[in-house]
Amino acid sequence: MTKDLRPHSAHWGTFRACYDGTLKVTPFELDPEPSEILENLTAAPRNPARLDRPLVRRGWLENGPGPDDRRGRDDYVEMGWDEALDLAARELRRLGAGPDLPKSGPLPGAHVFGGSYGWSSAGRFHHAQSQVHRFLNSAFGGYVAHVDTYSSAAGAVILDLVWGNTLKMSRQTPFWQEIAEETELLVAFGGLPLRNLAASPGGNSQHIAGPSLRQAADRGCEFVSISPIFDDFEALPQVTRLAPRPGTDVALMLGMAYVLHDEGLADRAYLDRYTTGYATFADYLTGASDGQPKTPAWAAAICDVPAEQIAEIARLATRKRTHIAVSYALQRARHGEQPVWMGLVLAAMLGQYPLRGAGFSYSLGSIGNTGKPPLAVPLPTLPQGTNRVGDYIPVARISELLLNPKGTYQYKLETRRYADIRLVYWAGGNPFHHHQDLSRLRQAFARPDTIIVHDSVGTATTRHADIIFPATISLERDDIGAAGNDPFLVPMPQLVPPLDGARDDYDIFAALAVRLGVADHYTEGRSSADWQRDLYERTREALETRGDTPPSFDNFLAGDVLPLPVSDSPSRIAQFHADPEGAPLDTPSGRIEIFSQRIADAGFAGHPVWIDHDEWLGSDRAKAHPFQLVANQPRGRLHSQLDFGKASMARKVDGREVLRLHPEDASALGAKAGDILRVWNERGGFLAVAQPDTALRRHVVQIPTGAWYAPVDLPGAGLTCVNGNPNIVTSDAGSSAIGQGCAGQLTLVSVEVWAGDVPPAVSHHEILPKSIRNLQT
Ligand SMILES: Nc1nc2c(c(=O)[nH]1)N[C@H]1C(S)=C(S)[C@@H](COP(=O)(O)OP(=O)(O)OC[C@H]3O[C@@H](n4cnc5c(=O)[nH]c(N)nc54)[C@H](O)[C@@H]3O)O[C@H]1N2
Ligand SMILES: Nc1nc2c(c(=O)[nH]1)N[C@H]1C(S)=C(S)[C@@H](COP(=O)(O)OP(=O)(O)OC[C@H]3O[C@@H](n4cnc5c(=O)[nH]c(N)nc54)[C@H](O)[C@@H]3O)O[C@H]1N2
Ligand SMILES: [Mo]
Repeated sequence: MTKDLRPHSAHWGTFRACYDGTLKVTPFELDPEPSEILENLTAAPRNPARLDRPLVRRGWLENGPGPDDRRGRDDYVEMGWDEALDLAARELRRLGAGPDLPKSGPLPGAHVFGGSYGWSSAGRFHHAQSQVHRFLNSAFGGYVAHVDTYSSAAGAVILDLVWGNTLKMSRQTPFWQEIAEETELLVAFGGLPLRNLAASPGGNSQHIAGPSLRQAADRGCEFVSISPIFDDFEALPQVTRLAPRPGTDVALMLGMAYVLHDEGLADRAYLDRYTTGYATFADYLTGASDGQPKTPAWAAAICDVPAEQIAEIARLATRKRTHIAVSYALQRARHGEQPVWMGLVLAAMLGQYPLRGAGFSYSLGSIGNTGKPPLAVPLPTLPQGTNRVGDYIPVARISELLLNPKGTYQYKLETRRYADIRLVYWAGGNPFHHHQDLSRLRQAFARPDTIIVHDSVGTATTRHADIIFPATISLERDDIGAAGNDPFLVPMPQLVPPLDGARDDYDIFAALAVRLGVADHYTEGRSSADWQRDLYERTREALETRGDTPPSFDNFLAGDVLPLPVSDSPSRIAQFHADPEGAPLDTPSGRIEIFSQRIADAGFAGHPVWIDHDEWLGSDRAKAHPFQLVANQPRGRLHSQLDFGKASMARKVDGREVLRLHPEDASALGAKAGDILRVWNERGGFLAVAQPDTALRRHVVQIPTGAWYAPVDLPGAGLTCVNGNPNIVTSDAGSSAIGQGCAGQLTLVSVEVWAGDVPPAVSHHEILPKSIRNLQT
């Protein structure tokens, strides 16, 4: 290790860095393929978008708490820390926070939304979401939480119902090593874009997917990449690229399943021993139950992949050791439950699941720590306290929660009721990046009495808050870096002096806790350093029990990365395969449920089905909005974070996001490279820079998520994000009443060359404009 370079971690990689007014960053030397996102870090420390003092919205200050549709348009008053903390504490106390909470009965936290979804930054202690949860438990006795994630909700719910706890055990196989060594055919629904494997929540010390794929290719493994975008899979030999209409994978899979069934290729022995309900499903495949055989020709008419090719891949899969990988992307869409369930069923029909390198995986092509073995020791984790409120929403129902208090909805086969929310507290997330239909989210954010947000930069979410507390960034504080399935504990010593005026989330909450009389609960009398020493103990002790000699906390923090042992006990699914009776899945039948009685009893189809809807190219709505927008993950950044960094900005033109489209679509629109396009539907619109590219299927247009939301009322066009944030047009409808997941991946839109005046992109430090601050009266 170079002497002045010290280790640190971000979600997209371990690195070494030093700071002398500028930050120098080099990737971790054991990382075979470091991510380009590391380049963004140098812009982080003293960026003009950083917040350096608390801000309070003028309307809230003058009129007091309450619903207010000026959120997003109002002025802000700068405030000293003590004054701002006093003000916030007074409001929290008004809403019921304090030391004397009722022992039983209704708690004030029942009116507080503290789900606070978001990736914040790496580091086990200063994890903003854990901090806010701990604080709300201490101050309000709990809060209305969220379940599932924007990453995986439809898929997580359906797999929980039909695959049991396999996902939760984070013990999916096959691991990358098995793919490298054994897999003969990898069928990747959603492709396997290496750009996505840059990131894992908590950190990613070694990017091993690329080398593993190439090792498999050298061994002669074949690949089928199924994605409307051809460059979603590495340029390797033996890759067949199928580009179905987006959102139609379940039809394609059913066409494959029909061939397996019809030609007697389905593995009856596997189906009999490990699954339940195949006969009912087979009646659907053959058309016995609904009159429509799901032949490859039927599938081809929906997904637009040639019938013969569908049949050929099904047959090939039976001759090879085949692995079916389904990415998160497929389920972030209407009825996203179905392709995930059907992917599992397809793997079960192939029957090779017990073989090394074969079977089924979910999110192998989506996130960096899938396909890595779990650790043999526990990781440091901040205790969040007890949430005695016990209420929650499916994460992507945030607008609905705020707009429809006490309204009913369905989730995971139950009917539930929304809470009546008066306070929203958010730290470490950016809903005005991540949520769908941002105009509707603005209406929702007008409803609560008070919104408090911590962030280090002036995002569009802070722009809709009443009280904004400026947070430090991970480079400015000590922490412990670690992530599930990642074999290193990374010291994250402070590298950069904290920005004047910014504070750690922990210190902000601790100061509020003192004012509310709940400091005993929140801090337990400990400093950040005390906590970290304590959290580290858990891992250190486990290492010691195994006979290792881990360093003391102080030596760890001052020293180098610490290798962690991986677990070699058999995976959950391997245990099940070895002994289905003795180690059943936690489904009602103890098996993989191809037919689920409880799903059928709740009024849904009891097995995977193709369901028509209004957000795909074959729907009637496509006549009005003939392009399918794919709003996927950005190569040069993580979501909206450090969007001002080098790798992120390099992919924009004049600060505006780029929209890729097929060259023939471009010529039909009269668009050439560099033209400004307007992409819109009835929910709103955004501007983006045209980039014709043969990597796209026709009638598919693609833009990465993450541009900072900058809505402008464009003459003749209405509310338009001039920076290119796609969530102004995406739909806020849940995946379905089963999973209620985010469906923001796929949206029907119209596209035109924008002939009006083109407003410049709004730069990051102007999202929460400096000119509206400093208005202290
Ligand atoms: N249309 C569409 N929308 C999508 C998706 C899609 O595919 N299509 N993908 C979805 C997915 S999978 C996800 S996970 C979400 C991601 O959505 P988010 O997780 O909300 O996105 P981030 O940009 O990571 O937001 C993290 C925020 O935390 C702040 N932050 C970082 N460190 C700290 C800290 O220490 N303290 C505090 N207080 N703040 C900090 C950052 O500045 C940033 O504003 O987006 C979702 N949205
Ligand atoms: N560089 C980078 N990596 C990231 C992130 C990031 O922000 N930046 N975010 C991380 C997070 S939080 C998550 S949850 C994961 C998300 O992982 P995913 O959700 O899997 O990733 P996406 O990039 O949204 O989509 C992957 C590809 O799926 C294809 N696709 C879209 N719709 C369909 C469809 O209907 N059928 C088929 N067959 N293919 C389709 C698209 O062409 C798209 O490029 O990525 C993680 N990785
Ligand atoms: Mo995600």
